[in-house]
Amino acid sequence: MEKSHPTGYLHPITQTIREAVSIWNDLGFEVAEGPEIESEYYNFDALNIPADHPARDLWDTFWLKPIKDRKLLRTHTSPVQIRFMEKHKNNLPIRIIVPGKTFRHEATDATHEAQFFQMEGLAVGKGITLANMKSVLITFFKKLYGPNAEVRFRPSFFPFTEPSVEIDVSCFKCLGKDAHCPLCKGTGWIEVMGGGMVNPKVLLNVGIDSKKYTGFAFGFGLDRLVMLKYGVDDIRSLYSGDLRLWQPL
Ligand code: 2U9
Repeated sequence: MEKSHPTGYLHPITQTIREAVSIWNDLGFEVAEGPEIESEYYNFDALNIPADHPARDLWDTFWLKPIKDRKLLRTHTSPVQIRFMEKHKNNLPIRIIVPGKTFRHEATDATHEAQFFQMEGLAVGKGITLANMKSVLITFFKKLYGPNAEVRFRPSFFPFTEPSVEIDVSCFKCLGKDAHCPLCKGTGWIEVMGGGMVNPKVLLNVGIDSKKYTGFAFGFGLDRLVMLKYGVDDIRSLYSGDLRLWQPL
């Protein structure tokens, strides 16, 4: 007699990458990819994070044993945007979305893993402003979480963007109505992204004239998005074969 087997499903992170990429494609952003093993230049220097800068300590890095030169596991997907701008600086405007694996040398706990997924976006062209970023992000979150989703910017700092913002989305679980909501803690807002206008120094590093062109960039952690969406309380269960995650979602 034939034995039946349970059906398999795509990992929730894969499903979320596909859903998000499809929305960004509709907004005119194409997927760009790059190497997971990177040089110090692409991961740090080109992004305005110099060796002696305290900001470099924010990214705990896995260094590889040097063969010819010092290499590392990328700590964010941002080096992909540097490589893409170098290649397309004479073919502006560009609009890209960069999903990928990233690595941090740190102890794991419920909210930290040594390997996780990021998705970053970049648009560079003539006359691009922070208002354009807000508009595409509102569209993105409305498509992801429904028509009532709102977006809020708060001032922040990143070496690669100036000005920089933290980006919150209105709570899709309680809509700000539950003082004890586990997602927004009653504030009505969930911190999901960082972003800003590409620092003119970064444009200079790739040979783009910052007097003629501007750009916005943003980044978010895919794992966190998956955890919020499916109520997963420990990031490590995303990578441990926890069978509760392998259900039709
Ligand atoms: C270039 C220029 C600018 C990408 C950015 C962030 C802010 C950010 C974090 C969110 C959660 C990473 O996964 S996370 O820890 N990201 O806050 N990312 S601006 O800015 C860029 C990237 C590339 C060339």
